[in-house]
Formats: sequence, structure tokens, C-alpha cells
Amino acid sequence: MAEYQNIFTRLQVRGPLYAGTPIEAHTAFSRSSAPRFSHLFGRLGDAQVGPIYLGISGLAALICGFIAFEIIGLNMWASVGWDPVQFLRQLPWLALEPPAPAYGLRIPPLAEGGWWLLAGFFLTASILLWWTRIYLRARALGLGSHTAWAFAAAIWLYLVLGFIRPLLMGSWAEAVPFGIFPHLDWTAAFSLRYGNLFYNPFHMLSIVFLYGSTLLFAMHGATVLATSRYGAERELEQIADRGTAFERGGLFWRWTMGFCASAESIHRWAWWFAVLCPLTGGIGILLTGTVVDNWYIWGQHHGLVPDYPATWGPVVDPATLPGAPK
Ligand code: 07D
Ligand code: 07D
Repeated sequence: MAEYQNIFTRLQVRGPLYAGTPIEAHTAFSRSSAPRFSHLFGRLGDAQVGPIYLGISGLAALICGFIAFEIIGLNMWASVGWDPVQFLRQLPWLALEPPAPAYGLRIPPLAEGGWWLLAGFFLTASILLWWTRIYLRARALGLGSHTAWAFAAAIWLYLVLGFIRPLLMGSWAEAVPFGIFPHLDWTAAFSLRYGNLFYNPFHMLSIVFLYGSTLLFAMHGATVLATSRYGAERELEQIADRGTAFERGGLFWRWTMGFCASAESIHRWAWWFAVLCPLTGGIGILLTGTVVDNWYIWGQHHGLVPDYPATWGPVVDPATLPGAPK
């Protein structure tokens, strides 16, 4: 018989249909759609689908998100002369660009960046309203607000990239365009313009937490799956009692690396690594162009970049050369 490895789910998690804990009766909206079972969802997680809680902030977030999505999509479609085939063919390369630098922080005509501002406004409203929804639903269930603050860390990086840094630089043109490949082109151009982001210590920190998050996630996921044959995913008594799956999981890490997290602390590790990735990243982006103009030259001044023999003369900041964009 094949050994039970538990990499793919073979069991359906399926209890009796359940509406969830009672909620305040006075809210204008409530939970909607009768709960039902889905076999496919049962393969991925809990088989019960719904009821979903829509609520005012959720509904408003969806409407704002839809408006932003429409503005972006219709502008992209217009950019290929409303040709539906070219729209689909070129979609990953199409963009809605921010205003040109000449406009600074002024409001440009719709076709010259105005639509970008509007889309950004509605996308930001949508994201902030979704944050509110997460916060309020967690509170209503008597949970901590950890999910909301983790999401806030991602929103911080998003706001730095598209709003706070452009404000400090005095130009919307500094912000990221909407578009699949155009936003990657922006990322590469940003790194080049400011002298190679690899020498930005906050980019380094952000990468540490990005890579660290995947490592911790793999270690934690693997530990729980590997001990689920002893019931580790049903955590309660495992945490306190000797001889349980949880103790074996802890022993595994103590034997292999001399130290083990606790059932509670591993989730704090995961939370902090995930949160610190966009948090440190946002600091790095905020400093770029505002405090530090060229990370390579900054690296030379701070001992990150060795002093190469001056075969071709000293390194000059390209931004100071005649003809360089201001
Ligand atoms: C798996 C959860 C599901 C989310 C998904 C994303 C949209 C966009 C497109 C309106 C992990 C849904 C996508 C709603 C629709 C239009 C035109 C999350 C999961 C599946 N990026 N980025 C992607 C965003 C920035 C970078 C993919 C958003 C910065 C690089 C997707 C933002 C910089 C690469 C995407 C944002 C940057 C990507 C997959 C906002 C520096 C890739 C994302 C709001 C941080 C990868 C073609 C994913 C790719 C990729 C979305 C910001 C760099 C389109 C919404 C400006 C180097 N980014 N990104 O799976 O395949 O996330 O690109 O800030 O290689 Mg990006
Ligand atoms: C984007 C937070 C905002 C997202 C939100 C979600 C929706 C979707 C969906 C309905 C991700 C909103 C969601 C709207 C709704 C549905 C379905 C978080 C986001 C609010 N880099 N780099 C990072 C690496 C280089 C550059 C971070 C590696 C080059 C720039 C990360 C390498 C150049 C920026 C990272 C590498 C360059 C970054 C992002 C290697 C390009 C940033 C962390 C191995 C040539 C960003 C400080 C994150 C940053 C960033 C990794 C290379 C440029 C750690 C591994 C040198 C401009 N890079 N990078 O959490 O913070 O993103 O930098 O080469 O802005 Mg980089």
C-alpha cells in the first residue's frame, strides 16, 4: 500500500451546512446566498461555499475596483483603435501611462494622463475600502486585526510607488503605469535611472524578507503536512501535550538545526517576514530620488562598491551630465 504522504488532499473537509456565528442584526446588508457544497473547493480547502458577507465597504470596494478596471481596460482598448483582436493580442503590452513630467502635479487633460489619475483614484479607494472591510469583519468576529495590518504593509508600498513618492518628487510622471509589461519596464527603468537598485540596502532587506518568507512558508507547511499523519493539523492538544505530532515536529527541527519555533511563534515569524518585505521595500523606494540619487555612487561612498582602478577616470553620476533628464 502506498504510504500516506499527504501532499495532495484526498479527503473532503465537509461538515453539515453552517451559516456561521450570529451577526449584528442592525446592519443594512447581511450574509447572502444560501451555503452549498462544491467538490472542487473541497479538494482545495473547506467544501462549503458561502454565505458571503457583502456589506457597505465591500460593495463600495467592488464598485470602485470595477470603475478602475473599466477605465484601464477601455483606455487600453482605445489605444489600439478599438480593434478587439489587437486588444486581445497586445493586451500584456498595452498601458495606461501617468501624465508627462511637464505637468508636474497639475491635473492634465483626460487623454494625457487624466484617465491615469482617475483610475489611480478609484483603485486606491477600492483598496482602502477593502482594507476597511477586512478590519471590520475581523473585529465583528472578535478576531485580532493582524490580517488588516499585514495588508496595510502591502498598501504602504503601493502608496509609496504611486502616490507618496510622486508627491515628494513633485510629479505624477514618477509613478508606475498600469499594464502588465509596462509596469515591469517601469521597474527596470527605475533601477537604471537611480544607479542600480541592488545597491539600495532597503531593496536588499526587502529581498531578505521575500526569500525568507518562502523559506519559512515551506518549512512550516512541510512540518505540518509531515506530522499530519499524527493529527498535527488539529493543533489544540498538540501544543501542550508530550508525545504528540507537534512534539515530533519540534524535535525534528531541534535535531536538525538545534532550535525549534513554537506552534505560536512560527506564525509570528511568518507574519513579520511577510510584513517586513513591503515595509522595508517602501522605505527603499521612498528614499530613491528624494534622498539618494544614485545607489551605485552611494555604495561607493559607503564601502559597498570597491574603488576600481581609475582606468577610464573616476565614475561620474550620469544624472549630472549635460542632456540628462532632470
Ligand atoms: C499570487 C495573489 C493573486 C494576485 C494576482 C495579481 C492584477 C493586475 C492588470 C489592470 C502575488 C492580479 C493582477 C489585478 C491586472 C491590469 C492591467 C499575488 C498573488 C494574480 N504588481 N511585478 C506581476 C501587480 C509592482 C513585478 C503579476 C499589482 C511594482 C515583477 C501581476 C501591483 C513592482 C513581476 C502583478 C504591482 C512590480 C510582477 C503577478 C500593485 C515592484 C513579475 C503578481 C497594485 C514591486 C510578475 C508580468 C503576483 C509578472 C508580476 C500585479 C506592483 C514588479 C500582473 C496589482 C511596481 C518584477 N505583478 N510590481 O502573482 O508575471 O503576485 O509580470 O502595486 O515577474 Mg507587479
Ligand atoms: C506590489 C505591494 C502592493 C500590492 C497591493 C495589492 C490588487 C489586485 C486582485 C481582484 C509585492 C493590490 C492588489 C490591486 C486585486 C484581484 C484578483 C508587493 C506589492 C497593495 N528584485 N525592485 C522589490 C527582487 C531588481 C525594483 C521587492 C529580486 C533589479 C523596483 C522585492 C531581484 C531591478 C522595486 C524585490 C530583484 C529591480 C523592486 C518587492 C533579483 C529591475 C520596488 C517586494 C534576484 C531591473 C520593490 C525596494 C514586494 C521595492 C522591489 C526583489 C532585482 C527594481 C523584494 C529577488 C535590480 C523598482 N524587488 N529589482 O513585496 O520595494 O512586492 O524595492 O534580481 O518598488 Mg527588485
